[in-house]
Amino acid sequence: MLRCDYIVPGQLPENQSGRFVLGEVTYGLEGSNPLVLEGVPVLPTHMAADETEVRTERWTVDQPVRTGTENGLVYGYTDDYLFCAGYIPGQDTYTDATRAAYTAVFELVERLGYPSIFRMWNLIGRINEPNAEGLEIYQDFCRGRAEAFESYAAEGRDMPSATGIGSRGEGVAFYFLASRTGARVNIENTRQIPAYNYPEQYGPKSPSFARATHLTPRDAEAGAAHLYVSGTAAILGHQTVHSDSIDKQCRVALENIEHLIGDRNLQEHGIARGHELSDLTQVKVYVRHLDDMPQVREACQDAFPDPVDIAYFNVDICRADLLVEIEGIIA
Ligand code: 3EB
Repeated sequence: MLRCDYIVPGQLPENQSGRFVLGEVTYGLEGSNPLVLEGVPVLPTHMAADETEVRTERWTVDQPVRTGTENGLVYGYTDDYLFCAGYIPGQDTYTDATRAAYTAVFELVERLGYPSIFRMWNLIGRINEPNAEGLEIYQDFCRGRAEAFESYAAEGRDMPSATGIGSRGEGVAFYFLASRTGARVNIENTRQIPAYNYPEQYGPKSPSFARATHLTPRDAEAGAAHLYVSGTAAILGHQTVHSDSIDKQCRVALENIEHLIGDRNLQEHGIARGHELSDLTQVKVYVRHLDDMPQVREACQDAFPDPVDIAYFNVDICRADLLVEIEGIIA
C-alpha cells in the first residue's frame, strides 16, 4: 500500500523497513527542478518560512521503485503507482507553459499506463500578483491547466483532487500521484459548487479539480480505501466567507471537510461509509498571515487529535480574501 509521511528533519518515521521511496517533496527553504537523488525522485520546493516549518513529504510503497525522466518530468513507479514531479520556471505569463506542462503530464500517464491520476499539487510563486499582462498569476495558471484538461478529458470532468497554493519560490512546482490499477471516484461537496463551475468573476478559466478523490487500491485489504481531500477553504457555494475572521474561516474550512468526507456526501458518490475529521492521518495547513498561526494551530489540534501528522506553512492562498486552507489524507 501507498503511504505518506511528513518528516521533520532528523526525525525518521517508524516502520520504514521493507518500504521503498516512490517520491519525495521537500517543503523546504529553496526550490529547484525535480531530480533523481540516490534512486529517489525528489522535488525541492520553497514552502517553509524558516527551519521550523521544513518537512519532507515522503511517499513509500512495498515494491521496488523504478525511475525515469521525460520532458522535464521526473518520476518513480511500481506496478501500481506513479509519482511524478515537474517545475515551470518563473515567467511573464503562465498559460502557455502550464498548458504544455499539463499536456506532458497527460501524455506521460498515457504512455506509461497509469490512467487514474488521483491527486495533484501545484505550488505557485507570486500566486496573488499580476503577470506581465495584469492577470493574477493564479488565474493565468488556471487558464493553462484548464486548456490542457479540455483537450485531455471528454467534457473536462475527469479532474482529480488537488491543491493550488502559494509558495515562497518563483514559478510553479507541481507533482501528482496516479494509479494503474485502482478504482477511482472523484468527489464533490454539496456545500460548495464544483470548482470547475465557478463563475467567471474568479478568472477566465475555472480551477480544474475535484473536492476529494476516493481510491480503492488493487492491494487494499477489504474496506481499506484511501481518501485524498483537496485544499479546502472558507468557500460556500462559490463565495469566500468571513474574510475578516481567521477563527471563522478556519471553522468553515473544517466544516467543509467534515461534510465532504461524511457518510451522507460519500454515499451520494456510491461509497458505503464516510469518515470523521479524526480519521485523517495526514493534514497540511496553509496560513496566509504568520500572526494567525497560533489560533489556527489551536483549532486544528482540537479538530485533528493525535496521532495525526499535521504540517503548517505560512504561504499565500489562491484568493486574496482567503486566510487559511486545509488538505488531508485518510490512508
Ligand atoms: C477553492 O476551493 C480554494 O487550483 O488546484 C483549493 C484546492 C483551491 C485546489 C487548485 C485551489 C485549488 O477554490 C482554492
